[in-house]
Amino acid sequence: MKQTPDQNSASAEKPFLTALRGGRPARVPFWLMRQAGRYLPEYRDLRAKAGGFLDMVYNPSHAAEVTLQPLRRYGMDAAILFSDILVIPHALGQSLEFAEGEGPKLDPIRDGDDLGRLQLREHMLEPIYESVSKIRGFMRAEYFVDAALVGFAGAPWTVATYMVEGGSSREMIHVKSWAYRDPESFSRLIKIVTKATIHYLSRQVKAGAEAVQLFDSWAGVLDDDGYQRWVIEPAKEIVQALRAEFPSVPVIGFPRGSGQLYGRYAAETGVSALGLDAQVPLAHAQELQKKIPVQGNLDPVRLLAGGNALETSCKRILEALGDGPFVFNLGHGVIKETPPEHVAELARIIREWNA
Ligand code: 1CP
Repeated sequence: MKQTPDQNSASAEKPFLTALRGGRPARVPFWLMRQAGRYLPEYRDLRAKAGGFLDMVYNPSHAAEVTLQPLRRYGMDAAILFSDILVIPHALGQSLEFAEGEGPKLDPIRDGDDLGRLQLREHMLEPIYESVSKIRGFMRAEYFVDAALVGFAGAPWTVATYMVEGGSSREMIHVKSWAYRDPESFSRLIKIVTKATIHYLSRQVKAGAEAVQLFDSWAGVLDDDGYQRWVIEPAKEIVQALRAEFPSVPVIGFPRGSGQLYGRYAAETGVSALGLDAQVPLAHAQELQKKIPVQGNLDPVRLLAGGNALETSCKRILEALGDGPFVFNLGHGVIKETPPEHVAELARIIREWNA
């Protein structure tokens, strides 16, 4: 493929990056959130050998191996760094455990007085940067020349929900009531996480990440006021800092559950592309796409269900969004019970549409 003079790296031509920059690549690129993970038998094998989830995350050879597993099977257009959003609270000094079959457990931070415990231990994150450069090396060695590497972090609000609740939570009573009751001290927590996140993403890019995604999985639980202050403002600060340092590296914002606020999020944060959840109607997605490249938004349960449930929805999404700047993805992560053959089926549907 021909290179234009101002795009001097081969990566400028990767379809995924072209779409994120607002172009129309020769094919619709795809990848899946949580494409590495427990639905793959080779992942489960390595996890059993490694000991636990965090042992994989902090071991660059294991993390790189797991990152490549889905690409070897399905040839996605992007690999996502194998890590977790909770390494930031861990590096800030909170305890972190992932017990088999349970969610994450952290020693919770409940108010401003607990903030003194948090200080970034930079050395804890070094293995993750090493994973990033190892993954790029594996990708070159295995000739995944058209695929790009996505770095990521949790957005400060979503990370704060785990820090304050001490794990996954349904109602988010502790974190929301702190944010609403005492916004001044809560904003100090958000500032600490924002600063660590900027540093962390910047180091991922320096190590070889070609785009980054900010996962705000729980953006949808805040009211309008809270959304502005704890979702939009921190994302804007992160985007500005990264853009100043790396003007050409795309930042994908994924404020899951934003509903009517997606447009405001896109306009005010300055993200390069917008990740959409499965509840966003395709007509709304098309409106958003006139202003910004979009990524999404197949319901992960359709991938689990397979067959017609999968095929009809994929085609509807491709018909609606496939001609604009678009990256095919799920509306949330792959569910661990998903049969691997269904992912192969999805890859086939996208390839046929592209042909
Ligand atoms: O048991 C296991 O093997 C661990 C399962 C697992 C995996 C594979 C967890 C625990 N995290 C991950 C990896 C991971 N997490 C990735 C990289 C892999 C890939 O995408 O291929 C990414 C991008 C994440 C991001 C992440 N972690 C998010 C944001 C996306 C989302 O799903 O909303 C969140 C909220 C987490 C927290 C987390 N990590 C793991 C669990 C069980 C949870 C809690 C999820 C919840 O509260 O519902």
